[in-house]
Amino acid sequence: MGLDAIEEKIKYGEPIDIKDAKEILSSFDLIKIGKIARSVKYKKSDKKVYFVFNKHINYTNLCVSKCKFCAFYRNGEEDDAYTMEIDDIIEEIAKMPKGIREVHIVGGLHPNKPFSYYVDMVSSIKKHFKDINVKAFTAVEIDYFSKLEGLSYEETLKTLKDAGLDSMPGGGAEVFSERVRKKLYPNKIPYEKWAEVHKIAHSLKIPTNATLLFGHIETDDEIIDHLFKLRKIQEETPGFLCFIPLSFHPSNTPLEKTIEKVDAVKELKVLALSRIILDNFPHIKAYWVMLSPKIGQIGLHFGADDIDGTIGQERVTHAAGAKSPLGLAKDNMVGMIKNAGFIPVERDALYNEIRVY
Ligand code: V47
Repeated sequence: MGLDAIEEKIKYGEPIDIKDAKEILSSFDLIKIGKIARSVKYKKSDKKVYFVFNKHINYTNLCVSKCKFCAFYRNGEEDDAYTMEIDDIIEEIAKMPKGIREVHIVGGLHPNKPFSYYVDMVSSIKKHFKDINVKAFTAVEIDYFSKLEGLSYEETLKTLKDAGLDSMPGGGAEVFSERVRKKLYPNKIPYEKWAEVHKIAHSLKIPTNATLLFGHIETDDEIIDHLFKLRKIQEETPGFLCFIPLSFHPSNTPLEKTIEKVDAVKELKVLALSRIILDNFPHIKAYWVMLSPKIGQIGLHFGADDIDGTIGQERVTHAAGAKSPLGLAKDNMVGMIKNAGFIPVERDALYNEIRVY
């Protein structure tokens, strides 16, 4: 089946299958692929593209997981190993100009901080900044906290929700392939556990996101399988707000000598494919930090309807050689979206519209 037939299928609301997905990833007809992905996007959000005034907090770079794709983690003895105390986090957020809507909090798996540190972090942020959505902790962190305390996933999530956790980011999914997990992140939870945490979060009315880390040793089949698995979770237990494909940055990782950064064509095809397969996800993000602001802007023509936010300072991708700026001002977000021919909409963490530009 060619791209024309796939386009027809989508026009009539039929889902695509694995063969179609392979066809898209192996085609170089970028104009057509973009057009198909945009047709899915237009049904959901028309010409709107969302951004959020947010701040990333990476509370520690100590991590016991030691994934081979990560340039961010430290063991503890290095000069640049750090862990933020809760007062430091409050101070960082307080430095931001007024109007911030979301703090996105993720960190390494710290060797000895107790669960109370994470609960206090959330409740303290909520106490000081009651209007800010606390989007915190990946499924990997939730699994780790549950083991620290001997709690179930449900008890761990309920405790954090009672403390003020509003939503969860999509990290830690990497690619749901056991083959790749064993090679690159053997200490990280497998697909089944990642899915279980997100399903329980959704059942507790905690909205979450999902990601895919690609551009390393994964195959196209593994990318496609990952996307169909996410589609199924959303069918069974809806609650995902957004999907974010993340392209691997090899610098300063053990893989830097063997893997080159993936090219723009693949980044755009994966973005488009995710918009097409995940037609039960409300939003797809062109994450400018990893894509660069320029490819991120082009990504808006490949089905993305969100560019994340102002960020403040990002550490995970910049440790791995990202050349994008550390943060972007609101005016840059608006300009990027307008100049691509779309309507900029400032949103809050849950996609409520704050202002249309
Ligand atoms: O899980 C780590 C990835 C993720 C590298 O939910 C790397 O809105 C590329 O999940 N090269 C964390 N990627 C970031 C994340 C995220 C980002 C933006 C928005 C949202 C959201 C979530 O970063 C990790 C991992 O997959 N990562 N190292 C690297 N060298």
